[in-house]
Amino acid sequence: MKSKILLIGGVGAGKTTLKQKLLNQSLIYLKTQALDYSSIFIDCPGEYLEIPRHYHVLIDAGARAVEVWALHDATRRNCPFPPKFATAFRRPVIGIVSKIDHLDACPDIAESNLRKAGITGRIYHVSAKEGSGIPELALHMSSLVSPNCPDS
Ligand SMILES: Nc1nc2c(ncn2[C@@H]2O[C@H](COP(=O)(O)OP(=O)(O)OP(=O)(O)O)[C@@H](O)[C@H]2O)c(=O)[nH]1
Ligand SMILES: [Mg+2]
Repeated sequence: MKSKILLIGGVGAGKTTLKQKLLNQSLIYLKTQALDYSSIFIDCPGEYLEIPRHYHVLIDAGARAVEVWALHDATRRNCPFPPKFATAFRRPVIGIVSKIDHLDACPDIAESNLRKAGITGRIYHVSAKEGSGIPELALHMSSLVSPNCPDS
């Protein structure tokens, strides 16, 4: 069923933390070791984006998603996405600049990198830690998936 949201992004971009926040779970650091399917999200290790021979895993997972969420850590200056990577997916891809609360955050660089990655749609700026931008993203999530859908 194509009802899940695929989270992609570099190592430590904040994918799992964002997932926990949107699902009202406790924010507990847990390194993602493999593709992790739950009712709403497909979470994956950042290595799948950072190591090109794993790209096909992300693209395959995208085929099972209703939308792809591409996260870029606002504290990261170099872009983990290859140019126009978003165009490899046959699903809509939105951008998310994460960790905007951080003292070293530079959201403009992250947003510019996401545009270079081929994202033409909306880019949300969020902090899972402090909650900014989360209500808007939660609303968008609800428009994609059933709010009654249980998740782990
Ligand atoms: N300051 C700040 N730190 C955050 C935020 N979101 C996540 N982090 C921290 O960033 C680190 C990595 O977060 P994860 O959610 O595990 O990142 P990930 O993208 O799932 O990483 P992988 O599973 O390795 O691909 C953790 O130490 C989090 O606490 C945020 O909004 N603000
Ligand atoms: Mg993770």
